[in-house]
Amino acid sequence: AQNLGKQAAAIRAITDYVKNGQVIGIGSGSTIVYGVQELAKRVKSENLSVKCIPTSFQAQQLIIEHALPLTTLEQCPVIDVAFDGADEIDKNLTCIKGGGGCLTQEKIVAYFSRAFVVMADSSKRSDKLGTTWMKGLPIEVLPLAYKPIQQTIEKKYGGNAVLRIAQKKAGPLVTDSGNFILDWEFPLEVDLTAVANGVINIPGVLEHGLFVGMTECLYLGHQDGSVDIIN
Ligand code: DER
Repeated sequence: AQNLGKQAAAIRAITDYVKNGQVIGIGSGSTIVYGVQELAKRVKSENLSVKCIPTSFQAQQLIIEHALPLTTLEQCPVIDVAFDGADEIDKNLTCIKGGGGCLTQEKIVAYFSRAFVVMADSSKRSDKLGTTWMKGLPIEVLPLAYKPIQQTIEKKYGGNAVLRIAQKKAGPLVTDSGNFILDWEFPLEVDLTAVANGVINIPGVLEHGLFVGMTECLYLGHQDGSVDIIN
């Protein structure tokens, strides 16, 4: 089903930020699909020359399906602008990401971009992270170490670190990089940034889905097609 809020946010973000000659990071999820559709339209109608860097196999397929030029971080280590969705975003534009299991590559692309632009519908907006996205903070871990990591997180920080199980495959979900994901259902009173900084130092933890101080601009779309631009 079409999501008018996501579509409006995506179109506005692409309209405002995309210029000829850019290296563009392409996020993962459903909102970015509208973004890539709009990007492909603009590239064609304005004969733009752009190069796209994916944040997942899904993003790579999107780029190829829309006949957009595909490149890599090795060829283009500096990205002009990266577009991506979010599972939840608060007033400081801190995001919880990783609902789609692509958080590590997404964060790499966001980090090495001059501008990281988030596109979302109003349902993603939150006064306190963890109150609208109820599936926990995604944490990507090396499979061999998931059990001691899971136990350490629960012992040190509380909550439940749930191993994400695949939907259409027996056993745990395996990420594009061949790792597992723990969805940490954290107690609302924790200082999420402090804990995330602690978690990242546990050997075997690759990355977590808290994007702090990375969002340059949020395009928040509403069902009526209106878009709030927040930065
Ligand atoms: O998993 C992710 O980080 C995705 O970007 C996700 O947060 C966006 O999901 P949506 O665009 O399907 O709402």
